[in-house]
Amino acid sequence: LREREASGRRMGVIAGAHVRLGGAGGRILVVDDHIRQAQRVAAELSVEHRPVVETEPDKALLTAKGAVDLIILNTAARGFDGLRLAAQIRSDEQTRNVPVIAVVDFDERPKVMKALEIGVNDILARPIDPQELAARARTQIRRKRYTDYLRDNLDQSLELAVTDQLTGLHNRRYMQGRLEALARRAAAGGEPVGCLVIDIDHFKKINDSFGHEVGDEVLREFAVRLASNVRAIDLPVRYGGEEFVVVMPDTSLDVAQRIAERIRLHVAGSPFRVLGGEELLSVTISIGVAATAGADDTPQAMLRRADAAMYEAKSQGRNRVIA
Ligand code: GH3
Ligand code: MG
Ligand code: MG
Ligand code: MG
Repeated sequence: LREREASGRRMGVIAGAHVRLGGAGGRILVVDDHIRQAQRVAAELSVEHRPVVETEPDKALLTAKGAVDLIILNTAARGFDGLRLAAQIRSDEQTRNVPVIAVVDFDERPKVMKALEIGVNDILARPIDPQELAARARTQIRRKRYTDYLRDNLDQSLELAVTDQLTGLHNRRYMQGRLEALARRAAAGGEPVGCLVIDIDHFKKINDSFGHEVGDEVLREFAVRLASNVRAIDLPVRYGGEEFVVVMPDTSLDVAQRIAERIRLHVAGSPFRVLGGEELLSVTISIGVAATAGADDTPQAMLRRADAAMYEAKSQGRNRVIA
């Protein structure tokens, strides 16, 4: 169900949201050291846009780092190297996605080539036709709005797709891919991979006695304790419900068992504060441990062994580690 909810939310982001391109009006930076010339261009644009003028490259770069939708850059400026500025705009993290229209002199073919190589989005030759200027500006701003929208949603969906929303740990889907890659390495004679399957004991009782919200608090607190007890290269995962898995690269069965014991003690050793500290809950966990064994082993088989060991820990009385 959780998986379905998560994917529904994801689809909502993409299919449900409207791409509001609105008008193509935007904030346009006009860069030219010939102030009158720059002001004429700005005046043409001011009917539908908010133009700002800069005459110095350093200031232009600073302004470009604020929210700018388009830069119109005179590459034939006398006081500074326009192509160099274009290259700086393209290479700076904060400005690389801002479209640039290079204004070139009518007879400057080599500069056109150079500008395109640097990655300017469009070229405008002097003398500037106001209508052409307006049309090219509009096109670039629309394109930027759309690619910004796609980029934001892609980042968001990628993040959602691999993260458990309750605890912030990675989810099962993400683990699957990583585990397979690690197991392939191990099977090819690399270092072993260890894994833990962890299940919270009598979790249903917590929900039944204190409510689902408190159950969620316990899951979040557990995730914090879990993550703080594994190395940065280990992968703690919420596998589902109140079940967690930790995948540990370069870890033998012995070592995995010791880590499991440390996690168990760190949970059982101090109560969980819930309801804003009003209530202290004793929580225990059962852990099954396994590690890759030989070239014929698969990650699925290892997980099954760890899962079986976890059930063995339950049947032996819970709050224990079984390898
Ligand atoms: P055992 O010691 O055998 O593991 O007992 P248990 O009660 O922990 O095991 P059981 O699998 O019967 O119950 C797990 C419960 O976890 C049932 C389910 O409602 C609850 N649960 C699963 N996901 C969530 C969640 O995201 N939030 C909360 N609050 N509860 C959850
Ligand atoms: Mg259970
Ligand atoms: Mg349980
Ligand atoms: Mg369970």
